[in-house]
Amino acid sequence: MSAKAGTGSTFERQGLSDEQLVAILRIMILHRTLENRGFALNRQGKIPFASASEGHEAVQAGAAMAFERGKDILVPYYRDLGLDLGIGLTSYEVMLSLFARIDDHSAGRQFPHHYASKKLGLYTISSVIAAQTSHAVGAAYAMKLRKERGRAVLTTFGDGATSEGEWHEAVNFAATHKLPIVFLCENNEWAISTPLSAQMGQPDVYKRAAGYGMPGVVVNGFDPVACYAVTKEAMDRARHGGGPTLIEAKCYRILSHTTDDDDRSYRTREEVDERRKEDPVPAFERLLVEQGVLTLQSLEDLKASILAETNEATDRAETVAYPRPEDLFTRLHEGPWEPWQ
Ligand SMILES: Cc1ncc(C[n+]2csc(CCOP(=O)(O)OP(=O)(O)O)c2C)c(N)n1
Ligand SMILES: [Mg+2]
Repeated sequence: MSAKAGTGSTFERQGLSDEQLVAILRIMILHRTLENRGFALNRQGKIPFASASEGHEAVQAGAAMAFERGKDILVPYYRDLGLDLGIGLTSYEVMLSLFARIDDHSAGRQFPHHYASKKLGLYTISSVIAAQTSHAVGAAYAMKLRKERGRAVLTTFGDGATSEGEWHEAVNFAATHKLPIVFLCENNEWAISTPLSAQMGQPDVYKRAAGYGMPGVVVNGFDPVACYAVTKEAMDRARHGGGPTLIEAKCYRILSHTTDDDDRSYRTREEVDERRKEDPVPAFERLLVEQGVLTLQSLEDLKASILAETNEATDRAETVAYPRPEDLFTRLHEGPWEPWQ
């Protein structure tokens, strides 16, 4: 476990270079900046919807560092902006999705934040809770049938998803067939307005792994370096024939579920204010400055460049055209094939 800023304990960097540590922080700040921009654009009436993942930055940026670009497959869920950025999605692509413009991967027809990129190994995102775990298991099964080694599938979901029958079927199938897959639960203690205590009989998702016959690991989801380390270990095991792992990263959803939700109707401001003290973004900034990985000036420069990138992506995407009615059936399938042929 890496040190918390200000504790004076030894910092365990888990083999990460200074450049990699800064890359993790960069994704965390970019994640937050783009997400806050999404909220602002929604409140300005410019986009219909944005989701909220404040509190998930550390687990996502850490796990993304364990993903091997060009080899692995990521099957994420809607709250994974940071993971998607961490494996190579650009700020411009994020804004095309939020503004629903024609140059978006799904030509502006998908739900916002539901990205897809064959180039990045990023599966198209399903809004149906836990459905992505079956898709991910299918991809891992294909890897096994083709006798591929050195690559694996990373799939993510929330605590609420682990109550779905489909989740249990997917995990059971992966364990039975020893598939190259890692199941990463971002346990933020809420499923919209349903608290964890109304979701399951005990609060630990990772313990379910034992029932299926795979390793179950719990990690502090506010610690990006620890999240990187457990994900890397599990992905390496999966890549080399060791089968699946269930990881539970304990974090917290600081904002409402989405721009369409008002969390004041189901949880107190005192609870949220208290949990915001665990905010992983300023904590990791402080840690890297304390450890001499960044100076205060280089941290400010990093934030300025992220803000400039966000502004540029916003302005550029906003000028792109919306899809037209005649675009409805284009870019649904790769190649010239169209559904009516
Ligand atoms: C099968 C299904 N049931 C219900 C919904 C509505 N829904 C959307 S998000 C959500 C909460 C999911 O909570 P969790 O899995 O903990 O993920 P989180 O949003 O907290 O990250 C629900 C119930 C849905 N999309 N799909
Ligand atoms: Mg949740």
